[in-house]
Amino acid sequence: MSNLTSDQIKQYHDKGFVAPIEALSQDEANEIRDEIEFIEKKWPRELEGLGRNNVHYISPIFDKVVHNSKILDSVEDIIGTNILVGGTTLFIKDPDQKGFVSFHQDAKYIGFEPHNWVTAWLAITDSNEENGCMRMWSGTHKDDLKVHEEKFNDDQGNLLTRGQTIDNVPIEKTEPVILKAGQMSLHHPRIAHGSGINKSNKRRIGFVIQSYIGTNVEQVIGKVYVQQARGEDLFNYHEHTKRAVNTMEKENIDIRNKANEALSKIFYSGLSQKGKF
Ligand SMILES: O=C(O)CCC(=O)C(=O)O
Repeated sequence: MSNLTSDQIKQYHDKGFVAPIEALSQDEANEIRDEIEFIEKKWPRELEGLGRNNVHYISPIFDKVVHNSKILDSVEDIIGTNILVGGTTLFIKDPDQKGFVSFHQDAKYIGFEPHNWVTAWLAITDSNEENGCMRMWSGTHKDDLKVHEEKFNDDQGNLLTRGQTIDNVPIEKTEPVILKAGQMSLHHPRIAHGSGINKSNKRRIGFVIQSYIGTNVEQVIGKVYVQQARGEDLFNYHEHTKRAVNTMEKENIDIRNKANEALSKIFYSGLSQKGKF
């Protein structure tokens, strides 16, 4: 089924992203926030470092989100009916930290080819210019991949694995992606984007499905574990995994650990140094 209007689909193809899209109710967004806080309290290190990835394997509440039919209806408008979940990441910016995301293009490092995939950024809290929402450099998805410098500057707060950075981005040409809790954006694999620090006194939380991939998409750098979100997988390029039924079940923790190790190999492929995520 379709969820995006023809104007929204046009916006995606013209600009490389579309927002805001209604995805969850405020109550559903709060349920996710509560789940994050529950996990943080009960298993304090679980969502830190590499653990920010693939929480949908260990929590039925996150599992429900990645398989949400309204979200998938929008994704289907962009990549077609045969959809896999290729991974998720929590991007949390606490007010007392200097977390930011340097401008980068996802396709440069993620290894999904061809680019029949899309990233859904779901606002769990409001996301705005004050608390460090994403900024998109519209139209860059139509260009070739840009040069990225690997700055590894996580000690200064870069939330990206390698501190990968496109320098000299004309900030005046970038657009803020302002979302209310429960809304989402969809962005293209090649659009240049980043985000600044959180200057508010509250948390900014984004739950990012990175990415929803078409079943025709291969992982050319390493291995990825997937779940069928919609349609059929006639290609069978990837290992399919089971869905979470209860929070922190042993079997699902094992799957998540394997998925995160494989992701880490992709992100740090060709490097001897590793960052903190
Ligand atoms: O959450 C952010 O500020 C940036 C996230 C990001 O770069 C992405 O979802 O591709």
